Amino acid sequence: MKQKKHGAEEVVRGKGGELHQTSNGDVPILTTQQGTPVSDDQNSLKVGPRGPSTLEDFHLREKIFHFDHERIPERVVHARGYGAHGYFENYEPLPDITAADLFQRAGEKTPAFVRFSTVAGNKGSADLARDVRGFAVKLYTQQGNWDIVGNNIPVFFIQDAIKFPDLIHAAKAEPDRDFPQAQTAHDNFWDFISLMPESMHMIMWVMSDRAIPRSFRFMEGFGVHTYRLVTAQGKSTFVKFHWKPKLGMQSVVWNEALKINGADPDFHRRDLWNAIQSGSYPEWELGLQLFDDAFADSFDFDILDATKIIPEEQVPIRKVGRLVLDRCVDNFFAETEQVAFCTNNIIPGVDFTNDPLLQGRNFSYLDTQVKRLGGPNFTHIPINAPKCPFHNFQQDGHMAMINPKGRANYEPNSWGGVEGGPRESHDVGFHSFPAEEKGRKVRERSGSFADHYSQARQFYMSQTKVEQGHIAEALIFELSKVEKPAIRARVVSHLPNIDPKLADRVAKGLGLQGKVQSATAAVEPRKDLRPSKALSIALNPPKTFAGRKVGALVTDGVDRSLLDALKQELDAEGAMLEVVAPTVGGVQATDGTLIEADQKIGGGPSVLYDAIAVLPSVEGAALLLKNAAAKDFISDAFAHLKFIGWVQAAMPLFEKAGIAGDLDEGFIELTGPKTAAQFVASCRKLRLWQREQAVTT
Ligand code: HDE
Repeated sequence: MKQKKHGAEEVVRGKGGELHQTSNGDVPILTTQQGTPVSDDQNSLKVGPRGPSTLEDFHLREKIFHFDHERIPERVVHARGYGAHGYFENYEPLPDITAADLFQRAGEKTPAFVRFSTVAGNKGSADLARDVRGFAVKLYTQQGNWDIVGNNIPVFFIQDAIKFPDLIHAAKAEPDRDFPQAQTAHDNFWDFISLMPESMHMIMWVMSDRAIPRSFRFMEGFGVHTYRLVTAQGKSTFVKFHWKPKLGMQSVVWNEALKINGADPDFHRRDLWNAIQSGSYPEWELGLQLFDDAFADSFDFDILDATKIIPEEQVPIRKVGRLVLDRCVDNFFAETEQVAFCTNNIIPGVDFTNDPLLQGRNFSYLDTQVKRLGGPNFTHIPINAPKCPFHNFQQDGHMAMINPKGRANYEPNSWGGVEGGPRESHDVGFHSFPAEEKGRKVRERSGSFADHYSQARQFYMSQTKVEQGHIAEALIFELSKVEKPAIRARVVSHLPNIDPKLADRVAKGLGLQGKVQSATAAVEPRKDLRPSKALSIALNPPKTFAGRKVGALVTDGVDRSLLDALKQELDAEGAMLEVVAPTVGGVQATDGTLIEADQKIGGGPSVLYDAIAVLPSVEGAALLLKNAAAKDFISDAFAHLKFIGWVQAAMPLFEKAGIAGDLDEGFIELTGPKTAAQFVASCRKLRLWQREQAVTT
């Protein structure tokens, strides 16, 4: 058949005018799943061009059959997620703490796969929901896969796994109407919470900026539960796992989150993908909080209670290695969707504690994979298979791909040698830590779990004024969406136990009548816990603007040398510049050169950037005065407390945006390379928090 050009493509036109792209030996030939070469992938087999389709069309049938079965059940929770490959690099041998193989040699790299997620929304929901983020790490060690299935918040809503189905039912869309999607701002969630005082600590975190991160790259991660590390000699140390982001923490403001969800629902996944593709590899350090039985016994709270933290000031974090994500997946479904994390995947040198939440999880994760991935052989899928040798006598089942070879499929056996297959090893094999256990068999919550408010208060008191304000506003926003006044009032009744001023502010914001009735606390909240600086994002600002992005609004006649100077400064900082222009085709600069645009105005609103530069020419600015998106670009950046680089020609646009009289220290006039450097230095602060009083977002 004769090939013709169609744009840049060589094509053959069929009798109905349809286009065929054919292989000339330069690309592989399309085949069926059975390997049979396909001659025509545009037309099904029919009796005459206008006749009925034939049942014998095996290619059509196989293609449609496979398509019909493309979906697997999405995760019940954490359905929306995004993953990447990387490695964990160990800093120094830790044989005195753990026998875990990956911690034995300095500089050794262990392959890793990480999946970040939101909890409540369905797979297709938006990234900037107010929600906990999953932070699940699979480490392919030489002694098996170790999964640290954590979150970006170090505590949880509930203390016992038996409440998990209720929590998730209440948080997800209401069952009769199937909305709201990916939001806790509804009656069922707050009804449940109001009757679950143990959730109050977590509620403080979820209402804080932690729940609206700017990027997965700027979040902390936590193992949440207390685990054990065990040495070869059998010595056990309690441990809590922390992941500390190298680029520091950063969140968006709530009004920004709402707008990002519309402008780019894939904001977080795009950010991770772009960062890795551009070679700016996200990195976290693994921190261990290590403590012994004596500390556990003397600590103010129960170390088995997942609604409690151990402040870093009390048990410092020891950094033992770094996690680097340096490779995107080849295929989202094969890797990110099919990856199966299980809290029960541990290795010699690591062990569980009796945390009743963790114990329940150890059942749930394995169970859920069978449902999601269709059978017991999900471990044969490459993303889930260990990268170390593995041998056992498990066999058959759906999709079995690596059944044991040879005659022996049981042990003990007397076949001997290789034919007899693998044997257990007392020396190398996993031994559970022989903790002493005794007690009555009871359904009973330990009295040591009964303090529900003290650490909620400690978290709140550890925040800056601005951050406290965000918690109050988040509560007001969420509870304003609750229809039943009794539920609103019941939630507010918990707040005096945390901070009376917070309670008053939220009550006022909701227009609650009368004095707030305080909920009775099971244990009198403590007022003596010291604030912990580590709990605040604002008190731990990043030292750099690296990994962040500036959006430059330009028009024809933009000063090229200024734009180049800005780009140079940002490159040096490890940050990025995106050009936002009236059309995506770009603009003509003062020197006559074409500057290509990354975004059309409106397609690249300022909520997608960490800071903006407004660099029009005088004529260009005049043309933009009637462009609503250009006005929003500026007024939103101002309202979201961002740093704004500008040139005099931008003034009419500032007037239009209603901010010409408000040029505060967040505005840096750009006149040349020196001011570009000043602008980037200011951007390191990320936001001008003082401006918040001047704007209501
Ligand atoms: Fe999960 N959780 N969870 N969870 N969880 C799942 O497992 C569960 C909890 C977490 O990226 C499910 O594979 C129970 C705490 C992450 O694939 C399921 C309880 C923490 C992910 C499940 C909890 C988490 C999950 C759904 C209460 C932080 C996503 C799909 C005892 C430490 C992993 C799946 C990924 C996923 C059960 C509580 C983190 C149903 C029963 C606490 C990051 O098995």
